[in-house]
Amino acid sequence: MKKALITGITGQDGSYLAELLLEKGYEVHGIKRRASLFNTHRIDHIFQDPHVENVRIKLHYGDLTDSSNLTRIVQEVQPDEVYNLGAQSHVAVSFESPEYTADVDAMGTLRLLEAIRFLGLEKKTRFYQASTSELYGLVQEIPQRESTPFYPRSPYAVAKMYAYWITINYREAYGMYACNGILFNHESPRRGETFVTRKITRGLSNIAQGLESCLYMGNMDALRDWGHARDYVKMQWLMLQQEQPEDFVIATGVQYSVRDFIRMTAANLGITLEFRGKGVEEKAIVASITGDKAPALKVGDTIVLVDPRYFRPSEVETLLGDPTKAKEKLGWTPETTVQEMCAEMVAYDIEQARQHALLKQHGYPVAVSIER
Ligand code: NDP
Ligand code: GDR
Repeated sequence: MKKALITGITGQDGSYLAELLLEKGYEVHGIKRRASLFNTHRIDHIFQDPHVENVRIKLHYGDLTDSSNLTRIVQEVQPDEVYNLGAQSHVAVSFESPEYTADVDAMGTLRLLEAIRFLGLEKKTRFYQASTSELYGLVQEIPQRESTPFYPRSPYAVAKMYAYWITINYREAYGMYACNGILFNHESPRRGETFVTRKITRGLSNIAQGLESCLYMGNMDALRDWGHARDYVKMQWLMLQQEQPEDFVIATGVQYSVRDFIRMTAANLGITLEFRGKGVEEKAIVASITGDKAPALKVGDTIVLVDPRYFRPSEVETLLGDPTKAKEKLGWTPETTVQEMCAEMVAYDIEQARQHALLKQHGYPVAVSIER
């Protein structure tokens, strides 16, 4: 039975990847951080009681900032495959915590590679690094492919650039099977609530049900190539099953703006929106409502405004990937369109919002968490 170790198993991608590897018969080990509240809700449905026999998923407390801990876990697990998905993954937050972001995202990758090498596992353990389209930053070529030059635009992207190159360096210097997946944005109902797509699907669902009154957005002109996380983790696994380690761009090749995604989400709620004004004055007003998903709204309500606090000190305005190499060499194609993904996210978030609204109607105190 193959053994995989996943850093970031409690995150969006970690949860889908763990599901996939369990389906494929792996023994899955994951590193979780100590937190003051339970933080395993994304993997609770696949977790197995450690008291029963033949358990195939095991969690270890750990942190990418702690090399002795990483070395001990790698030694204990002796993994065939390591997926380094753990990261301070929020671009805007990286401007507020640049040093921590570098420690986790750049040095954390080095610590993990060193643990593998130090333990003499460099010829046994295959290594996947979660690289990112943010490396392209101020884009030098459209669409972006494996050969497009990098121009990182945030402490997050700069840290990920170190991780990208140290992965290649360990491949070249020590003959490790180590590779980078350069993944464009990918989303799902499990996406963190402060990333833009989930903020929109969850925020508008809450507004439709009367739990919030307005969505405050940053740069709605930003263009992204959005895919579904479930499709993208398949490629993470495929990349480690090749004869030779190589780096791949994973994207859909289709691009939308943040404003387009707001419109798409609203349409899934039976709402059409009219955008008025420009820049910080821009707002979205309800132009029509059909169906029963937005009982709290009426035509003319303003439900989206701009708050400059969500603007970034340096922005990545446009990203569009060219996944030709992955299609040709890995036989990989994305299965879910952005429209299907948006519908799935809205279906999940409207159900959550309905449940909260029902509790509220029956007099239970309901506080909905939003970005504070
Ligand atoms: P998430 O933010 O959902 O998950 C990040 C994971 O990393 C969580 O499990 C988190 O733990 C863990 N983590 C954070 N800090 C540490 C640390 N110091 N030590 C150990 N673990 C830590 O990210 P995604 O699942 O969306 O992304 C997975 C990876 O892919 C990340 O590296 C991200 O940068 C990269 N990436 C993501 C893309 C996307 O669009 N989703 C695109 C390209 C790259 P906790 O649950 O406790 O917070
Ligand atoms: P990104 O994702 O920065 O691309 O990083 P995010 O969803 O945070 O932002 C996408 C774009 O939307 C704009 N935007 C807003 N973003 C957020 N979070 N909140 C807002 O209110 C808002 N308004 C507009 C942003 O400015 C940006 O242009 C994600 C992460 O998963 C990274 O870890 C990963 O490496 C990249 O995707 C690829």
